Amino acid sequence: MTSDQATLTRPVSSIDPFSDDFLADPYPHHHALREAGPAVWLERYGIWAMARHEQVRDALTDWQTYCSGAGVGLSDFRKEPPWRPPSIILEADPPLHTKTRAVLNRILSPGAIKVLRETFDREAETLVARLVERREFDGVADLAEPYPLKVFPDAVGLSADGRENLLPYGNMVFNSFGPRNDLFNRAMANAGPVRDWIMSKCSRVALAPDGLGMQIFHAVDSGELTEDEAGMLVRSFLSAGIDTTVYGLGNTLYCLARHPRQWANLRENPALIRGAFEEVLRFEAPVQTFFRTTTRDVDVGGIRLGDGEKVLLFLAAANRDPRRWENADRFDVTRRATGHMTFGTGIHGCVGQAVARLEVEAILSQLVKRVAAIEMTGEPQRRLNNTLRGFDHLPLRFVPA
Ligand code: OVM
Repeated sequence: MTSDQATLTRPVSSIDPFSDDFLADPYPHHHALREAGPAVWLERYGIWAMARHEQVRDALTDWQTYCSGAGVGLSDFRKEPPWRPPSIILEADPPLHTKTRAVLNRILSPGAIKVLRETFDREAETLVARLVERREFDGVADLAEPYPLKVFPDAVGLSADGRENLLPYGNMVFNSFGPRNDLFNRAMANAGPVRDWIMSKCSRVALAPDGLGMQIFHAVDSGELTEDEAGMLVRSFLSAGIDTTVYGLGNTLYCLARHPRQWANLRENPALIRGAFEEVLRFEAPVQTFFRTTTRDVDVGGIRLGDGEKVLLFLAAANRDPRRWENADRFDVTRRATGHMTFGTGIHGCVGQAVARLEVEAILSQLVKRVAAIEMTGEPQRRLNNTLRGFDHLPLRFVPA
């Protein structure tokens, strides 16, 4: 086939994946995109989309063809200036990425972070005990937000003042991967002061001597990084480490409240806790999408993608691809959910995933001990975001065990 014929026959969709309608209920749209083909041209933005598990996984694995250095949002850093200096790990390719990733791999390895477990467990115990006593609360404002906002910045070694800037900053970061729509503009309303506060917390002098942040600066002392690069990696902690787990914990509470028999099963078999969180990540992915940019012409299942084109990878659609999963739309804590795309895969696969698991498993361990039933006492309210999926409000009741 000539490239002209490929252009004429490529699957095309007029859908806007960053519209309120799409974000409020993406799953029917994911289905349509998967069925349209292995790659689909989104004419509204002039980008490619992939929604099937095989193609999403293959694109994430092939970093030579699908690069990150041009940004992992809609904006092409080669054509327009990024809203902040690019991340030197997320928005970087080898060899820069190889160097920065090696440092964070070491600092965030399961072995290195197991020292955090005791503190994470203790904080989870205190918080859950208080909520069981209260019985009725907001799953977002009273649990999904305060827990990650306490334990992760403490682990990084951030001072206690000004932490109210962390969620607005995450909101900016994750909305910025989408187009300049209302969500983007609202998130950026107070961008200046929030960004200034974040940057002021990324330097060596701002960090506690025993935290994960200062460990990055130890890589300066050993000659692996420059002082500026270390500060930029602390910025990555503060960009990627909070909203992701806030939305992930919120989605966990939502799934368990909506599926009481699954919760009962988890209570009877706490060994299922680890798999239950993997299933939440598959079923209600807190991170829905990331982009890549092609570095050459490439054939995807018979469809020709050009060089330098943006490709929107629907992690959450891959997670429910019936070609990969049995009963993909069923939430089942006993299934083998590993292989979901929510942490990505390949060289950019989530470097903080052991910390995320530690947080959610600490909370779930307390819940199975103390909570007989998780009940929804009102309609959950979604918080729309160009990248993340989660809630503004989650009215819940914990029935004590
Ligand atoms: C970063 C960064 C920001 C957002 C997400 C992320 C999922 C990384 O600044 O490096 O990883």
